[in-house]
Amino acid sequence: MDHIMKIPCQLCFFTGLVLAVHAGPISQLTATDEVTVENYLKQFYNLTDEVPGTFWRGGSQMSEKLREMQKFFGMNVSGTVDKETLEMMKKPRCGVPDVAAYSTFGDGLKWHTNKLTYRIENYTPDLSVAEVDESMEKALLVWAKVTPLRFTRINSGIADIRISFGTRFHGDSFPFDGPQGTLAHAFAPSPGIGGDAHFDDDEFFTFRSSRGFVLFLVAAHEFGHSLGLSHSNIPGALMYPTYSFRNVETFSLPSDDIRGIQSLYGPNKDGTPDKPDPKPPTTPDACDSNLILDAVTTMRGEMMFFKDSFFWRSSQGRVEKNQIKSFWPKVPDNIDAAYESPLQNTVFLFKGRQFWAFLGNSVKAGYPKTLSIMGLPSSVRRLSAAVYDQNSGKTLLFVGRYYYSYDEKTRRMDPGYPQRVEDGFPGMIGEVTAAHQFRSSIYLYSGTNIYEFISRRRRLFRVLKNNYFLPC
Ligand code: TQI
Ligand code: CA
Ligand code: ZN
Ligand code: ZN
Repeated sequence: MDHIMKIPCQLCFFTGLVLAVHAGPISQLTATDEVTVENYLKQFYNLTDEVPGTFWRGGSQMSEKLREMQKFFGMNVSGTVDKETLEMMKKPRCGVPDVAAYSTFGDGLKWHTNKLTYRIENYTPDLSVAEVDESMEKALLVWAKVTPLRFTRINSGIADIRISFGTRFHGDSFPFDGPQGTLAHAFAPSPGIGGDAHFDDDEFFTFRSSRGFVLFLVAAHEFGHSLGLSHSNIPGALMYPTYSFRNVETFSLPSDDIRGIQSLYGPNKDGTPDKPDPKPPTTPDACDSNLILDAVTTMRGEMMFFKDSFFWRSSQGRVEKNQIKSFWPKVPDNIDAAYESPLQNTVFLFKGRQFWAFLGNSVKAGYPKTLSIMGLPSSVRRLSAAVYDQNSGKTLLFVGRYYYSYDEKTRRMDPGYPQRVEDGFPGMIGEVTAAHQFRSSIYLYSGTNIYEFISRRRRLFRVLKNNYFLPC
């Protein structure tokens, strides 16, 4: 039995516009909406096409599947397509059916011994041999730490878990698909190919850098499958079906994965059990029409959008959501403001009276510093937003309804400030909560709106929604 589904998790699909959320059934669905609903339920809820096209005439299977879906997402369980349901179906997501939290391939699909062998059959040119060895060893250790399972490496003979790199057709009936798409796959516990993990060598794997896919993370996920875990629907779980970069040094197995693997093998009986992560943070939703971002900045040509303990990072049309902690372990959640100083090639993140300076993901020496170092009065307890204006070479620091101007060249506050935001940016209403510059516009965020100003003339150009730059 090969328990494997071929699903390119990287290729989330983005469809349609997002409707405003209003409860209540939709009296008339458009033909495209009907197709959306039908396809969604077929793909994720096993809706079958018994008599094609009949669900719309009161098919009971459809209403049952709708209820199932509404329950899963914690929505009003009506069994009919209301706006909220339709909106949820149009959100970007990955192609794996929905399951509650962790899931396994079934109780029978587990190893019946705690002593397992693994063998690394070949190597990727992306990393050194020692790096591949260490990535695999650490990835297995992730699971061994919390279970009675013990892994022994062998260099000859047939191992329970055979690890190999290959491209396209590589000896099983699941050829890889070239760059992107599938990264790797693994087979559920069973003799023969069971437990084996194959890695697509058309991907670029890395040891710990976020440029490429961290081999340790991909392998730890695959070994979860090798040991009998399927996917989890808890964002932040290792077995959640989307890749997210995490810092290898500080990685610890999320509690959902611990519960999953221990449901099959029980806890680690010797030594002190690794303490699990506190509950995984709820992740902000780019499609939420009420989204209010904490801060926005550019970073070496990318844009970064902060919300709670997460940030989205967007470059060349690709957007990735990561935990702030996994990228910058020292930075607190819910930051106040962020900006990039191209002159210093540095990104500054602010929270309360403190701020940090980063070159890439390392903190500069001497940070965090306090706001007064920049020349702000000590009455300023926190910033609302910050943006560097390429046109003037000044950084605008927003505090409530006022803003200050900081000269990046002289590293001093300009005289004549603070000024009222509405005087400098006529048409801007309310407190600025985040700000950034893109091309020749300055974007000021307030509430759920973004006010776009042409930087040079400080003229209001248009008003957008907070998630304008996010994939939705
Ligand atoms: N490969 C899929 C995966 O390992 C293959 C797969 C899909 C699968 N459904 C499955 C394997 C069910 C076993 C059981 O999930 S993948 C990620 C992640 C992939 C994806 O290339 O899409 C990782 C490989 F989680 F990031 F999306 C590794 Cl870490
Ligand atoms: Ca691939
Ligand atoms: Zn394979
Ligand atoms: Zn997977």
